[in-house]
Amino acid sequence: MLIRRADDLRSSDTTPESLYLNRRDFLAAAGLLGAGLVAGFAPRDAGAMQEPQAVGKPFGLQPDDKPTPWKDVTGYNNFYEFGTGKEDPAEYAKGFVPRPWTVQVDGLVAKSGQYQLEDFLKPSAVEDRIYRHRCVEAWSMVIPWRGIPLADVLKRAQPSSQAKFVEFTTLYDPKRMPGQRSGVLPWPYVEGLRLDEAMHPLTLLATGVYGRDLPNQNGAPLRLVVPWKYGFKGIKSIVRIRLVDKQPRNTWNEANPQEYGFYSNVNPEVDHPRWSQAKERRIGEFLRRPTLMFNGYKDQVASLYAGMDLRKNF
Ligand SMILES: Nc1nc2c(c(=O)[nH]1)N[C@H]1C(S)=C(S)[C@@H](COP(=O)(O)O)O[C@H]1N2
Ligand SMILES: [Mo]
Repeated sequence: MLIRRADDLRSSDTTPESLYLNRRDFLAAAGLLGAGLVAGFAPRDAGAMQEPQAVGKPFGLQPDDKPTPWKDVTGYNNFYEFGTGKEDPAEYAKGFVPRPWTVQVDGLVAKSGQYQLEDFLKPSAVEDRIYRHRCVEAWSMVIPWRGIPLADVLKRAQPSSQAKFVEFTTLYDPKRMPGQRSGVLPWPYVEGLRLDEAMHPLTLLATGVYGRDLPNQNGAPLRLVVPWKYGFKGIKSIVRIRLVDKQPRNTWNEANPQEYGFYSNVNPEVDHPRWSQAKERRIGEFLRRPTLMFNGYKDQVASLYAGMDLRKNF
C-alpha cells in the first residue's frame, strides 16, 4: 500500500488556489516558520495534531465549504456489508484486513489482468483532492480524498470500441463482511458508470482520506468517488472493474428501482419519491443548505447529459 503522509506532500501539491494549506505551508506562507513565533502556536498545534490535516486541491467547493471533521468522515458511514446503521461500519469493520488485495480488470479490453493492489496502483500518480459528497438521503460532507483518476486505469487496460459502460464489484466474503450474511441487499454490491462518466477527470479511485490510507469503514483499500452523483454510486472495497457493452446492474436500483436510478446525478429539481432533494444537511451543521445541480460540478459535467431527460434518467 502506498503510504504518504500529509506532511510529505511536495509544495506543488498545494496549488495557489488551494483553500486549505497544510500547517507547515500555512506557517511558511505567513512568514512564521523559524521566526520564533511558531512557539506561540505550540499549545494549539499540539491539540490540532489529533485531527489530521485536510490536504489537497479543492474541486468545486463553494466559499463556505469546509472539510468535514475526520471523526464524521470516518464515523458516519454507509457500508451495508458492515451493518445498516451509520455508526456500524466504524464498529464492525474494525477487524477487517484489506490485504492482500487483488483487483481484476477484464471484459471488453485489450489488456485484462489480475493485479495485486500495489501493482495496480504503482503506475499512477496519487493525488489529494477535496470534493463535496452528497448522499441520496440528503446529508452531505466535504471530503479530502486521496486517489488516482479512474481514467488512468481504464486507458491502461485499453477498452475496445464495443465497451460502453464500466461495472464495479465489491468483495464478496460473508466471513469477513458480516452484513453479507443478511439479505438486506443483493450481494455482492455492484455499481456502474457510462464509459464517458468513468473517463471523466473528476472520477477518482480513492485509496485514502485526509492524507491517510482509507479506513475500512470508508471502503478500504479501494473505492469509487464520483462527486456529482449520489453517494451510493461510490462503491467500496472494489475487487473487479469490468468493461461491458450494456448498462450494468447497480445494487440500489435492483433493490428498489422506483427510488434509485442508474444515473443518480445530484439534482435538486428531481425529488426522491419519499423526500425532497432541494436541500441537504451538511454533517455538523444545523441549518440545511440548498443542494446544487450536479452537486456543484455542473460546469464540468453537464455536457455529459446534454439532450437527456434527467427526470426519466434519474
Ligand atoms: N460496497 C458498498 N459500497 C457503498 C455502500 C455500501 O453499502 N456498500 N454505501 C454507499 C453509500 S449509500 C454512500 S453514501 C457511500 C458512503 O461513503 P463514505 O462512508 O465514505 O462517506 O458509500 C457507498 N458505497
Ligand atoms: Mo448514501
